[in-house]
Amino acid sequence: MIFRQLFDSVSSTYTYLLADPTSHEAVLVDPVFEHHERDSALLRELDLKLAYTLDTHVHADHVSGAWLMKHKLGSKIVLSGRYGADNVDMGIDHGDAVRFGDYVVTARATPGHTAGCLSYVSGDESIVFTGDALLIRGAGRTDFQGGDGATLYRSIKEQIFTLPDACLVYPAHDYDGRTVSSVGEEKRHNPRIGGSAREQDFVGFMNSLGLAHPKKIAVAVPANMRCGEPEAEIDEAVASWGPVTLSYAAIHQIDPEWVLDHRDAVHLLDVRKAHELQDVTGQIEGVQLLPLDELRERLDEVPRDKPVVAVCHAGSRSAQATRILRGAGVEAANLVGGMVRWNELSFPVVRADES
Ligand SMILES: N[C@@H](CCC(=O)N[C@@H](CS)C(=O)NCC(=O)O)C(=O)O
Ligand SMILES: [Fe+2]
Repeated sequence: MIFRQLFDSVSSTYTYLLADPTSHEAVLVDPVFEHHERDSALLRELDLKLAYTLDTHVHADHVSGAWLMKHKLGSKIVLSGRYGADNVDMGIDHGDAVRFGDYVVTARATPGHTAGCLSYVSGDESIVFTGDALLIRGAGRTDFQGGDGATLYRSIKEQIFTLPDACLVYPAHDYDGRTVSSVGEEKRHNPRIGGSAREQDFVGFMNSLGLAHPKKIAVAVPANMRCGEPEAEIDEAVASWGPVTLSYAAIHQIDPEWVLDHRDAVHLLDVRKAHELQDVTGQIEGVQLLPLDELRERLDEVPRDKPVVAVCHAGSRSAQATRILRGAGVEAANLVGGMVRWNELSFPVVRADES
């Protein structure tokens, strides 16, 4: 199974990508609204099709990316049916399974942080996504959203600690940089519920946390009761002038097919060195030549009346040129695949001996 752990540093939320390498079907657990472009780029670059987003619960600290993923990629929204949230495609409960290719995750009801919290267990019980029920050496707070300490104690003991000791625990948050634990490890070392802690010990601990409410709670909970659908229309485009996307490396980029069809709408900047322009790839007619290592000093030579598309041999140095240009306030994007791809597509070039 393809597995990736992604992080939102604002809310310390983990998002998980799981996928079947054979069918290319993928699911995202707990996507974050603001990371839509990053997560979409990873799916695209790994050649995956997002079948479902699964939220472990209605979050209070960040807005879910479920609706935006559905809106842009056509994925189905999975959430506990207990909340009665809007926009849910599969309102699931304890024992329900979500399949992607040859893989499956099964929901276990683990209420206590909220009344609808679900943990998702992989088919072979080697991984559990515990949401905010069990955190690494911690547990989700129980002081709002229908939270209840005794309920959470029973959820963790009966639904998570009954999994194999080797089962890896991936939570929805960690506030100290820890990424993964295991059931056996938490059974031994979780200071709230591990070892010989009884229900009253756990509840006493949880009732004394004294945490301030999440900063975004007033926005996040109502938004998440719509699975992250914004109240007002949002401007979703990365750029207004063309179908620019962000790569997983966070580079603004544009496909050569669009550039060929809209040649006059952009300014092409070739950042290769002069001697490279003699090579077999040729150059696109009308480009401005400005080598990458001179770009910072000669930025004022780049016209600003059109968006700039940066070009090089294979699209790597022009990616860095794109970053430099954008850092200087120039609207720029990288030509995907550079001259190599341009030639593979048999798009027109001029060569030194022809020009
Ligand atoms: N300071 C954070 C608070 C985050 C928070 O309350 N997180 C919840 C999960 S939604 C929790 O259970 N935290 C447990 C803990 O911090 O021990 C914010 O403003 O968002
Ligand atoms: Fe939470």
